[in-house]
Amino acid sequence: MQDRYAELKELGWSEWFEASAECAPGDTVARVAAVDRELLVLVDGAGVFRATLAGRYLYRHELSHELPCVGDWVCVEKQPGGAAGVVHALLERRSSLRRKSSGKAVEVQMIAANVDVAVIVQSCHYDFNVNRLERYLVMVADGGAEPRVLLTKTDLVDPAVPAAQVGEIRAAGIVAPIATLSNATGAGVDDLERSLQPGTTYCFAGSSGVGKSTLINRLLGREALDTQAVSGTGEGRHTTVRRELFRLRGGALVIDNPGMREFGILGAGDGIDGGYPDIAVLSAGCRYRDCTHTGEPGCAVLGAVRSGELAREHYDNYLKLRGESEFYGMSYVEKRKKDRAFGRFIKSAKKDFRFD
Ligand SMILES: Nc1nc2c(ncn2[C@@H]2O[C@H](COP(=O)(O)OP(=O)(O)OP(=O)(O)O)[C@@H](O)[C@H]2O)c(=O)[nH]1
Ligand SMILES: [Mg+2]
Ligand SMILES: [Zn+2]
Repeated sequence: MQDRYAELKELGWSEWFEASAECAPGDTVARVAAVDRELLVLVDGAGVFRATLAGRYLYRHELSHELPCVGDWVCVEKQPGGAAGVVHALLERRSSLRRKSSGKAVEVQMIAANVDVAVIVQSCHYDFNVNRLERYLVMVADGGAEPRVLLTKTDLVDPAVPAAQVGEIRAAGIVAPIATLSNATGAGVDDLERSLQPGTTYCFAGSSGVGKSTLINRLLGREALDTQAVSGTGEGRHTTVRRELFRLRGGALVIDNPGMREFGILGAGDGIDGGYPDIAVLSAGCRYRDCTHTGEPGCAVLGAVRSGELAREHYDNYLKLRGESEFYGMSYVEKRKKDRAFGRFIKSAKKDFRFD
C-alpha cells in the first residue's frame, strides 16, 4: 500500500480501494463523514473539512445514488490551507446499504456506502418484529455488508423477553450474530464495544426511537447526537435527520442513521404523517423524496386521489391539518435548524477525527 494512503487506513481505507482508486493529478482521497444537500463534510488524515461537489460532477450524475453519500470515498481538490475542497469524483463502492424506492421509475436510495458491518437495531420493548428484521437483512445482503442484530432497551422488559426474542430470530433461520443491551443501565454495552474493530465501518439502522443515537453517544463518551424521548407506545419521532460518520476512541467507524420507516421514503410533512399512516405509506411511491403531494409529477398520493383509492375528503383534511400546523413555516424553521446543526456538526466532528 502506498504511503500516502496509509493514514486513510484509520478511516476505513483498505487494499481493495487502493487497487481501484484513481484520482486526477492534484486531487487527494477523503471520506464522506456527512452530507447536507450539496455540502459535504470530508475527513482525511489531516482532519475534517468542508467540500462542495464540482458542478461538472453534478451535471453528469443526476441519479441520487450517483452522488456521494456518507461512507463514500471521493477525489477532492483541497484548497490551499486545506479548510475546504471541491469533489471531482466518487470512488467505486465496495458495499452499500440502499433501498429501492417504489413507484414507476425504480430509483435506488443510498443509506450509506462502504459499510463493513450493518447493525440492524430493534428495541425489545415495542419495536421487535422478525418479519421486518428479515426485510432489513435482505437489504444488507443485497448491499454486500455483513449483518448483525442488536436488541436494545432490555431494561424495559422482563429478562425472559430478550432470550425469547433471540429464540424467535433463530427459529426464523437468521444466523447473524445477535447482541442485546440497555443504554439505560449499560448492561451489554461493553460487550458490544469490545466487538467493534478499529478501521471497520459499522452502520446502525432501524426504526426511529430504538436508541441508535443514544448508543453512539455512549460509545463516543459525549453527547454528539441529539436524542429524544419516545411516546408511551414506543412510536419514535425521527430525531436524527442526517447520516453521520464518527470515529470511536477504539478506532471503529460508526454511522448513525435517521430511523427508517417501513422501507418507505421519508418525505415532507413527516411530523404529521403519524396521523395519516395511509398517506405516509403512499408517499413512499412518490417520485421525489421531498414531495409535498400538491402537484409534483409522479406523486403517488395525488395518483391515489385521482384513482379513488384515497378519499378526496381525507386528502383535503390532511392538507388542512398540514396548513394548520404551519407546515411551510415549520419546514423553513426546520431548514434553518438543520443549517445550524450542520455548522455544529463540523465543529463536533473535528473532535472525533483528531488523530493526535
Ligand atoms: N429505557 C431505555 N431507553 C432508551 C434506551 N436506549 C435509548 N433509550 C431512549 O429512547 C429514546 C430514543 O432514543 P434515540 O437514541 O433518540 O433513538 P434513535 O434510534 O436514534 O431514533 P431516531 O434518531 O429517531 O432514528 C431516548 O429517550 C433514549 O433515552 C435503552 O436501552 N433503555
Ligand atoms: Mg437518532
Ligand atoms: Zn407526493
